[in-house]
Amino acid sequence: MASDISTSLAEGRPGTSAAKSAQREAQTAEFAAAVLKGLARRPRSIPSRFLYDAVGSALFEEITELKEYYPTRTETALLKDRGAEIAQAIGGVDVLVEFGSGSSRKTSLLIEALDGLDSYIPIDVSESFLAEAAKRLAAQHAGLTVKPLVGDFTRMTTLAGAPRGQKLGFFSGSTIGNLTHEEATGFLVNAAQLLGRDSTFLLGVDLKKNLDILIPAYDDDDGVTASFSLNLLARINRELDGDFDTTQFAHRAVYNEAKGRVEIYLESLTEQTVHVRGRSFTFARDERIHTENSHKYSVPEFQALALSAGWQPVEAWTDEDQLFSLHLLRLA
Ligand code: SAH
Ligand code: AVI
Repeated sequence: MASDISTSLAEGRPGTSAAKSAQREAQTAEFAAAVLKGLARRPRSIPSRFLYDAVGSALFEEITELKEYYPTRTETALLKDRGAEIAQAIGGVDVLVEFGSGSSRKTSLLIEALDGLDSYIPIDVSESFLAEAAKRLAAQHAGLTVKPLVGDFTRMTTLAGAPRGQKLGFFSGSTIGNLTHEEATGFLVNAAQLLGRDSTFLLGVDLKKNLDILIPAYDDDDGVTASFSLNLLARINRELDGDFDTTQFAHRAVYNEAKGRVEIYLESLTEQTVHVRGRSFTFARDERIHTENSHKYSVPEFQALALSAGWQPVEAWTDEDQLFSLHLLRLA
């Protein structure tokens, strides 16, 4: 049974500094265990959620501004242009629950389109970034109760402190694509439990497309995506007493046609030995650490996945260039 490691960041809750430091220790222990296990296995891999510390979240925000990175601007335009239609299809909502909320910038568009929303619960692993975004959202939307939850959305078993009422889930940016199909199905089944009967779920999902557009989105000319990937090694150095030389690893983005996903790796540029928490790891030249997957779905593929997890597809919206989709699902 997965543990529930979510914690409320909401003001006024009993978050003593002792409790906070115990929580930080638990987060570092979880990071250490994942890194030591991931570097020891073959092929080596580290779960992508660890890309997001405060530095990683800020770098992701820079990615969203890149000319090559079409998902954010396309999803934003869909929410702007079709917001009223989407809100009408959703119907009445009291509580908006966002998974992997990041900066919550696109969320403001959804909140404005929805009528009569009482509460917003953003969920994210990146604690300081989440706290800042929650403060900004509360300031922008007078009368809206904002209750951030820090934790891993794949392992949350309850929405601590969530008010009763009709719930809408929001999972933007195609972050569901960072999960394998099996993980995505498990996530959707769990989200159904968290959101409850009669809830609706709006998800942003990146579409399959030509590699001339796809690969540059994950390997931009300015090297911002490379910095985002390499920050994982820098984070290991900062938090786990690591000695990675980040100049001796390169960011690689490749499309796996069979799995319909972009795979991201950090590739060793030389034979080298690295230490983390006193353990040694020797890399051959060209050996890789798998750090991220970004699955792409056609509209029918994603609808079939949602159905298999117990969600009924209601409607899907796409942009005219067929780059990105927004899916509305409803629980029977
Ligand atoms: N939804 C925003 C941010 C996308 S970036 C947008 O569309 O712009 C992905 C976000 O999900 C990051 O903020 C990251 O910290 C968060 N995240 C990734 N894996 C997570 C997990 N397992 N649990 C909770 N948050 C996670
Ligand atoms: C957050 N997630 C959906 C991004 C993506 O497109 O898969 C993460 C990312 N990684 C590199 N660039 C963007």
